[in-house]
Amino acid sequence: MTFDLFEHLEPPDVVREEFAPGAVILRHFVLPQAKAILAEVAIVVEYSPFRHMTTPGGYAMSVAMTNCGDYGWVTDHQGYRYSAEDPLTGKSWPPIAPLLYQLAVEAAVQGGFPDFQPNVCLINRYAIGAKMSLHQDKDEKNFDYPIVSMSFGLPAIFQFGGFSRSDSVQRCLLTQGDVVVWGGSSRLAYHGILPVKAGYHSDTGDCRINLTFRKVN
Ligand code: MD3
Ligand code: FE
Repeated sequence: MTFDLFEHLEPPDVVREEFAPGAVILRHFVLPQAKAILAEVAIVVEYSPFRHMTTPGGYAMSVAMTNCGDYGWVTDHQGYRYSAEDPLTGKSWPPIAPLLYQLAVEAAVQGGFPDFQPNVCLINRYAIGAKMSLHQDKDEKNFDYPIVSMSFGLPAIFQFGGFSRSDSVQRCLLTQGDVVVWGGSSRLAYHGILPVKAGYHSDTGDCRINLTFRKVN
C-alpha cells in the first residue's frame, strides 16, 4: 500500500507550526482520513476495549485507554510499562492498521524524522471532564525517536512545559485532524491535557480521541 492511494491535504490546507524546538504541529494533516481512522479505532476497541487503568499510586485514570501494535502502554499497582499482552484479554494487542501506520510515518517524515517505524499506538479516550496531568513520556527505550500524536473529536487544551514539572507552560488547542510530531528537545518535555469541556462532535459524540504512535524498543 502506498500513501498515494489516500486522499491527502497539502499546504495551505495543512498548516505547519513550529510549536517548540523539535515539536511540529501539522494542522488538519489527517482531516480527510478522520472517519476512516476512527473506524480503525472501533475495530481495535472490539478486540481490546477501552479501560480505565490504575496508577501505581492507586488512582483510576480519568482517560480510558487501549493500544494496538506489538506492545501496549499499561499501568497498574506495579507501575508503568509496555506489555506485549493486553492484561484485560490475556492476548496480544491488535495490529496497527496500515492506514494508521502509513499516516504516522508520513507525519514523522514531515516533522524531520524519516526513520520512524512505530511499533505501538496508544489510544486515549477523554470523556467530558477527563484530563491528563503534566507528565513526561519516559517508558520508551530510545528518546531519539519522536512521538506522533493525532487528535479527533472534541477539542482540548494541550499544555506544554519544560524539563521540570514546575516550569511555565504554553497552551494550545488541539482539534480534529491535528497531528503533532514531538521530537528533538521537545521529546522529554512535561505535557498534559486540561479537562475536556462539554460539547458534541459529529464523528465522536461527547468525547475526544487521541492516538500516539511510539517506537518503544
Ligand atoms: C510531548 N497524550 O498519551 S498527545 C500521552 O492528548 C499523552 O492524549 C496526550 O500525553 C493526549 O502520553 C497528549 C501530545 C503529546 C504526546 C506525547 C508527547 C505530546 C508530547 C511526548 C513528549 C512531548
Ligand atoms: Fe504523554
